[in-house]
Amino acid sequence: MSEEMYAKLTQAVIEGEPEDAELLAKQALEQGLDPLTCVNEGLTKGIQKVGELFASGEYFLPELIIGAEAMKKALAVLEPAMVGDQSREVVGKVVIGTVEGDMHEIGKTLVGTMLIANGFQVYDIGVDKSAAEFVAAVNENDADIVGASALLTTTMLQQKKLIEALEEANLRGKVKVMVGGAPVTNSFATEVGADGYAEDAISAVDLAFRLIDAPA
Ligand code: B1M
Repeated sequence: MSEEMYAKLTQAVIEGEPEDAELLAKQALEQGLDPLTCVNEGLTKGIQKVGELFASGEYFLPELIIGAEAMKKALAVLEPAMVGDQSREVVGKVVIGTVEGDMHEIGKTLVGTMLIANGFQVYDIGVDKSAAEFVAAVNENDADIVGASALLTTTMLQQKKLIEALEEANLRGKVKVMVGGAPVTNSFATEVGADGYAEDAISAVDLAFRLIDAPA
């Protein structure tokens, strides 16, 4: 039953059907399925396939856009269920965003949601944010961690720019830097001087706890 639902979610994203994806997400919750598993086993598999079809020339930009739309519609249903009760104490403050020149928001938002679900206060500054905008948000919110997402090989170097901007603003000793996104690797993170790299939303939560030295 659950496998069937995950497959349907995958298919709704591949076929670019936002209404179906939204409806299926509601049905999945009604059936008592775990929302994060629906994301990982259903939606993410779908958007990865969309990415493959785009790379191989079978899909074009409109299919990429509508596939992302379908994923976002379903996520809007699933994410509140992932966040749950927020009455407990805040474990740390995180500013998160996607770097300048990069419009990819789904992974960054998912990481933010999982951090909220685990007790972090998250300030999501959105996509296409310059190093200066990240720095301003860190100052404004007195953040413990700043998280930068990059999905393009052409924008990943913005993560280095952010670290340099934090150094210039004398914030590097105060705030930990976490980086992620499909083209980013552990060695790239080390090379640019980040404090940590996470490959997905679950490991981003583990990393955030480690960075602020708090028990998970
Ligand atoms: Co774009 N795109 N896209 N795209 N897109 C990719 C990234 C691409 C790999 C597709 C492909 O060719 N196979 C390719 C990049 C190639 C490269 O750089 N080498 C690509 C391209 C080329 C482009 C355009 C240039 C296309 C064009 O216009 N010709 C253009 C660029 C626009 C821009 O940003 N300036 C573009 C546009 C778009 C859309 C806007 C249509 C849409 C995004 C819609 C949106 O976000 N609202 C889109 C999409 C959907 C994708 C793919 C298919 C899916 C991305 C996604 O949402 N994945 C993507 C292919 C792929 O990644 N396989 C692709 C699901 C999400 C849950 O995963 O974002 O990886 P992900 O996040 C994960 C982890 O990476 C990690 O945790 C998340 C959860 O597990 N993570 C972090 C992410 N951020 C983190 C931060 C952390 C820690 C972990 O700490 C802070």
